[in-house]
Amino acid sequence: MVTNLPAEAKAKWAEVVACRSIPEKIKLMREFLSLVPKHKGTSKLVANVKRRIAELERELERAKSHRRGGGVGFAIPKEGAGQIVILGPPNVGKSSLLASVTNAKPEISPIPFTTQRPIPGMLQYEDVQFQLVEAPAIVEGAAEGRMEGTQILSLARNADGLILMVDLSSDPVGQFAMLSSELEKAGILIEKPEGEVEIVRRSHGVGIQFIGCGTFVGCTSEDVKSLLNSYRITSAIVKISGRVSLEDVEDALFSNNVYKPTILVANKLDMPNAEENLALLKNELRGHGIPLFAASCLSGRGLEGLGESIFRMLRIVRVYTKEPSSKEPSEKPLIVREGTSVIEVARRLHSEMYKGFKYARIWGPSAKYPGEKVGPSHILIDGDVVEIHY
Ligand SMILES: Nc1nc2c(ncn2[C@@H]2O[C@H](COP(=O)(O)OP(=O)(O)OP(=O)(O)O)[C@@H](O)[C@H]2O)c(=O)[nH]1
Ligand SMILES: [Mg+2]
Repeated sequence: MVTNLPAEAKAKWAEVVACRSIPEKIKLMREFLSLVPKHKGTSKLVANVKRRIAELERELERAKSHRRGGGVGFAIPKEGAGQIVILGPPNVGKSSLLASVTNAKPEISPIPFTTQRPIPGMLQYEDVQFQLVEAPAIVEGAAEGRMEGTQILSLARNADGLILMVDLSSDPVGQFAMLSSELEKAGILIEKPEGEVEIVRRSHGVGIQFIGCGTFVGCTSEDVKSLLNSYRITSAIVKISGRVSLEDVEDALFSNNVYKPTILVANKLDMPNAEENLALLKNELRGHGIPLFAASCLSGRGLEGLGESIFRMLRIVRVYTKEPSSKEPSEKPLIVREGTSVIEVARRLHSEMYKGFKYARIWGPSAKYPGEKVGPSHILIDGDVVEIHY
């Protein structure tokens, strides 16, 4: 069920969205909450808005301490085919993992909180590289800002995927529960939701446009348009994937939840009790759909296949472009998202190629026969060679 908010509440939310000043936005959000009838159907919305108020308040606080010369942000510029942030409680072996699978040389020590700033390193998988970033240790209360929690969680929010790490020699089930709970409180989902919606507002009249490979369930695109119009949104791009309900669309207006594909590394498999704890952890994870690596970063055991698993979770494909005049395709692949069509590749490569596109020839997994001639909407598969004619 959608929440059926009174029109004045919807109008107030439109003011919230339009407002650029943080203190003013917080004030408007509070006014919005006072206009929302409190019942079961609105409890999720109220919780989402309260969480966003708390986030904005922390942002204000941080900006103030920054002006006083306090902590700086943790952002790391992205490199390679994807950025994966390693998150875990202190001492679980995050630096040891980074050191064993990438070129980075972090300090490894039995003293907790050794790593104090994010450290990047590159992991080679076949002909692509992924950037792994070790985040400083995360603790209970991180989502409320404890121990640089806010910066660490925004590092995670900005990543393409996550590696969560727990220690099999202590309480891996409890550690996993703590990590999931802090992430959830920060609006970061680690399990793929059935449907995903992102609403990108546009200032001038494109109307409401739908893109992506999702489908609406229990509603039509007209229902979605009229719901958005009731919130005074008349110009926006709505990206959908999976099975999306009208409720999901309304949720997307109030929450800034994001889904991050996630791998769990359970480390210190060499320690006594590790096998027992591993069995408990596996039991806990049943039905979660999160890939688990039981490993010992000291010996490197159990980490084979990590690169491939990252590649799969990012849902990317490698495309090799070829000039009509040359025999060999490019050595370096172009990295695109699963489901990308030939014309999107043309757009990435060159505006002339995009505007003047005639056809493409394909070799590789998606070609019916080598050199197959295809049109703009042909979907590419990992390993394809593409020759664009324009
Ligand atoms: N037995 C065992 N010890 C490990 C393993 N991996 C790491 N350690 C030890 O665990 C301690 C902590 O390792 P780090 O890699 O520094 O852990 P971290 O998670 O980066 O710690 P912080 O940065 O302080 O949060 C060190 O003494 C490591 O030698 C492992 O697989 N087995
Ligand atoms: Mg460390």
